[in-house]
Amino acid sequence: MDEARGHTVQWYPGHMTKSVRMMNESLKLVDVVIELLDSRIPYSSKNPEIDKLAKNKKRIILLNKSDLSDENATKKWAEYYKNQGFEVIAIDSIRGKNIGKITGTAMGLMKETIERDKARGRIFRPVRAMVAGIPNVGKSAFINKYVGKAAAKTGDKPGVTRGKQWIRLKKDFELLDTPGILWPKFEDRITGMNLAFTGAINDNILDSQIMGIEFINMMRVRFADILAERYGIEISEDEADHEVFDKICFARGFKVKGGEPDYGRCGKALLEDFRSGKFGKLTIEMPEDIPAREEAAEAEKQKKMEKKPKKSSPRA
Ligand SMILES: Nc1nc2c(ncn2[C@@H]2O[C@H](COP(=O)(O)OP(=O)(O)O)[C@@H](O)[C@H]2O)c(=O)[nH]1
Ligand SMILES: [Mg+2]
Repeated sequence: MDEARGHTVQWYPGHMTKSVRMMNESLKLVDVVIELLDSRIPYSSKNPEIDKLAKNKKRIILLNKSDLSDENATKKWAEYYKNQGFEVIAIDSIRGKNIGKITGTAMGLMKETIERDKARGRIFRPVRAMVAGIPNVGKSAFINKYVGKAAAKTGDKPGVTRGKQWIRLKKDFELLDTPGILWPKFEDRITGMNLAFTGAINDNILDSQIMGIEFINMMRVRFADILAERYGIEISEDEADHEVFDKICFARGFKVKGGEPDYGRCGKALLEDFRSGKFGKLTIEMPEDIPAREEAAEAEKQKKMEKKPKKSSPRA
């Protein structure tokens, strides 16, 4: 199992250029960017590039899937991002929790601009917003809930919006009907793992045995008791992760012929249990982790740069 350590999740850079281009096109048309994060992983699910792309826009962060995350942790994360200058609202896009606060918050951010324009006698134009976030963060679920049945599509506005559809949510507030997709970032390996645990990365490219042991490793840092209780096992601190994995496999009855643990099936079951909330509401990263994570990301970057051969080596 030890070669599993150090494994990192890969992403395909091809997605990046296209999504940046599309994001930039949409950004030109809006005043407000509504960015969805997964409240279980509010750091791993944020792509910092958007802060550069949307530098001149008003910003709202929605901590989505708040039904799956720890309420106190969500409060701390809200504080964390508020301190960085964002408006923050914790929401649940399935049940609609706090969705009613969003339009007012967006309009509030535009208040000064609207008043300034009015004072200058400018023609009225509705405030426009767009949704952005990484895959599977809940953009579609959110837009469905937010828009509901009441809203009418305003249709194409030739010459101005070219192929974009706007949804009028209020007389003076419109939402772009297609969200901006951000690629996840993988600067430190924990980010990649957190994205994988929560289902932000397609499971087909992941090895469920590796994910199983990584998940156990993560759970033992903060939630060892929850893990032990769920599977009715004892976990002592000096045990290796693979020993805990064996115990869970046996406790769940995942065995291959001959009685050896079936790590593949067990790994899959562990992730399913996590994603379906069997461990309760868990937030798996906290603001206080971030300085160390950023250091690790910097170290990864350095390592990669050292590995690259020098570009300007003289020809033989
Ligand atoms: N429990 C829970 N599930 C959510 C929430 N929002 C979205 N989902 C689920 O997350 C998955 C991905 O959502 P989707 O809207 O397709 O994500 P998108 O790729 O960003 O458009 C779906 O299974 C949704 O039902 C939420 O607030 N709570
Ligand atoms: Mg979608």
